Amino acid sequence: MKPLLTFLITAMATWPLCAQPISIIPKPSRIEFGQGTFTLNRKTAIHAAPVKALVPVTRYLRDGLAAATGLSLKSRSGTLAASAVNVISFRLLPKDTSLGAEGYRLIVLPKRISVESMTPAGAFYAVQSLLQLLPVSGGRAREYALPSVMIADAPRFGWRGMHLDVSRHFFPKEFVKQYIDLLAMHKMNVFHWHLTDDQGWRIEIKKYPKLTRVGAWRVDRENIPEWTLREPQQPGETPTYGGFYTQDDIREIVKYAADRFVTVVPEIEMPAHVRAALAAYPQFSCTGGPFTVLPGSYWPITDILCAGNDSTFTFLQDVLTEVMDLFPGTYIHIGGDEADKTEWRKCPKCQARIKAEGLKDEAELQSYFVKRIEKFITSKGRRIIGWDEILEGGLAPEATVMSWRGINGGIAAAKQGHHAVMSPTSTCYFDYYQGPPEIEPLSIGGYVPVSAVYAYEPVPDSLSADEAKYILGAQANLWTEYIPTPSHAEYMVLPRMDAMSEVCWTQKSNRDWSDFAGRLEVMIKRYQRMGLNCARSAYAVRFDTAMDTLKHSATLMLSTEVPGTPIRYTTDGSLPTPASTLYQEPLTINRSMTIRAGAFDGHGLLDSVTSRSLVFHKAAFKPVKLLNRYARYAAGGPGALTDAMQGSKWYADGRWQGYQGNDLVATVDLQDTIAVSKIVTRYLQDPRSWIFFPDSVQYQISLNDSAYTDVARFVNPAPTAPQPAEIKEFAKDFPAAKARYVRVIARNLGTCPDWHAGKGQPAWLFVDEIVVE
Ligand code: TNX
Repeated sequence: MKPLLTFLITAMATWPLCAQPISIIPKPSRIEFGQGTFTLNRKTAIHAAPVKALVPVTRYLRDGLAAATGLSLKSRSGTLAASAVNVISFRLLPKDTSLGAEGYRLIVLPKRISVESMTPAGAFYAVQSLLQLLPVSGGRAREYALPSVMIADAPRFGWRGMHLDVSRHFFPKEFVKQYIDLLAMHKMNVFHWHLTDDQGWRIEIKKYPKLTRVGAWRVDRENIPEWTLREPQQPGETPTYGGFYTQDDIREIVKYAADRFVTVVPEIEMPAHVRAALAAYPQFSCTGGPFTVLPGSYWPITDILCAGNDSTFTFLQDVLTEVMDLFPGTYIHIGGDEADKTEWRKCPKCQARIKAEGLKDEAELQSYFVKRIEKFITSKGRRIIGWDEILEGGLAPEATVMSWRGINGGIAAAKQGHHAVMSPTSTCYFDYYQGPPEIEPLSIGGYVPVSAVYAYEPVPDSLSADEAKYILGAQANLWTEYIPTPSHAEYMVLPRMDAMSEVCWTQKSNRDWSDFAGRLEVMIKRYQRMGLNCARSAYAVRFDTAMDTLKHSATLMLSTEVPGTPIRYTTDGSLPTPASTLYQEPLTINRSMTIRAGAFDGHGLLDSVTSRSLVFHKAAFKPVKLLNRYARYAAGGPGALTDAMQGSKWYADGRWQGYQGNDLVATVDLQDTIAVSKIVTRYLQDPRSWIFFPDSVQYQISLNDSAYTDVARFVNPAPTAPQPAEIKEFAKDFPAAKARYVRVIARNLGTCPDWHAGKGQPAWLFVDEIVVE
């Protein structure tokens, strides 16, 4: 007799790996469950009719199944008998069905799996759904059970896009392919490839070899990974950072994408974001240069292509001719964003052009620029798409607008009868933080958690049904100033891309956050099995406070983005464990303390622990009167300056109150005359975000709110060069004095300094707390 353990192991290996509840992202339009299961094993065959058109689909299925299960399936040719069993059959239907160009029907029965669609693309999306019917566990078995099911599915939008910036950091060809695989897995169909910018030109152009010989390399001052450095080419040269794709690489990638029904939209930036091109060919600038390729981080600059010089247009047309040869898709993205017109205002050639063409101003010059390029591109049978700045000065006749500075660009385009793709920063910028910054890798700023992506509705309310037809779809963007490696890029797009895919694919009425969150849990396990670096930030604990100025206390609410996830916390500074107190209701806090919290499942912590400290003092939860109003960054409103909470180095953490261009003049009513001997206020400086320390700070106390006595005054010099974010306390101890009122006057720097990109524009002053002891 076999020993029991050996018996169990052999038995387990021969039993089919069990079917699991269906969990597909993006969610299909319709799912109906049947009886029993289909057993996938090494005898399962693939049949396709017509064979040739479906080759990329069947090949992808075979490879996908081999990777997930280890099974290698054979093809079956000839006509398929109605009685054929253990087969996955694909059939292209004539044009008269209800499925639409990209829809499919996937029917899993115990004897057979059938896929019907009008196009190979539809069949490909059926394969994606089919692969997600496989168990997540990834264990190798001889057989796999797939649940009997009928799925009828079609996308909501035709433009389901993901963008990748390969200029700010260079990503190898293999990663670009992997990124396209992620798109395909999510039934996304547009890969917007941001190939050129100030920080690097990444596409080989035969006619202008210096674009990549010079423009693809930079001496970097940012923190970049070792492996990306190019050794000096000549003695004495400094190592450079960069890289580019040869035309062969590009053709390979375009083909790879096409096999996955993904269209590549190349972006060639103009008239601005062109420092790398100008480093190679300064003659196309207004000033003549010289220029260097910029280091890693984003900083809009004034260098621009000269619009008065005809050779600039010849250059661009030559470049675009090679680009159009490489990319067969309809759309060519011509950038158009953030074109600072300073140089154009000073340039005699640009001014002459304005005169000669009867243009009103530099905005119309940009419009002239784009229209001239559009004319060239449409003459080749293609269309342009550009960032929403191309609306300024008048839209080119057939241009499509990519709305990024909010949704107004998309609305304006649709109202003018132009197509638009929606990609507003508030929900589509995957370079922004997705969780509490204290546990996230340094990012460019902002806050776009996965739930915000999921909640995004691409069709603005203000459009009529007719206008709404101009919204082609939506897209998420991955700008890479702060994203140097493939694994970091994966972390930024996963799992927000899952949410985005559902925004683009699934009907609005079929979207539901908590249902999605459940499916996402399964998807995260798939990513783990595939060795992908997926963020779990949705499970990080967030803190919300409500202040009670009558009871002088705060109420603290703990939550994650996934409702119902158990949260455990400590108040003694220790790390929470599965045995720590379970969070059940808001906590009342009336003394200094630090709360550390984490979300747990049966296996342990789901993401890093986050914490919130409350520091009590004599002014805590006392009312504050403000002379000037803060703007946008309210930190919870008027009480924020006495809420016992301190901000982090992240300006948008919800704890900083921001004043734009005006001063902080705050009076705290201590509600009783008490002894006061210390006043401290805290400020943030982050020049990158136009935030500066006050240039002077003054403290006063009073018994009656009319006669005030000065107790301190500080002067603080403005920074003279870019600096990282920093927090500063202005603290003053003084002999104890009786006071009922404390006043703080902090003077805003006024405008951004001369060296700063926001020179002359209002500076921000950020303050988090007025501490009184
Ligand atoms: C703005 S989005 C830019 C990019 C930056 C991005 C950073 C757009 C058209 N321009 O150049 O990389 O912000 O989030």
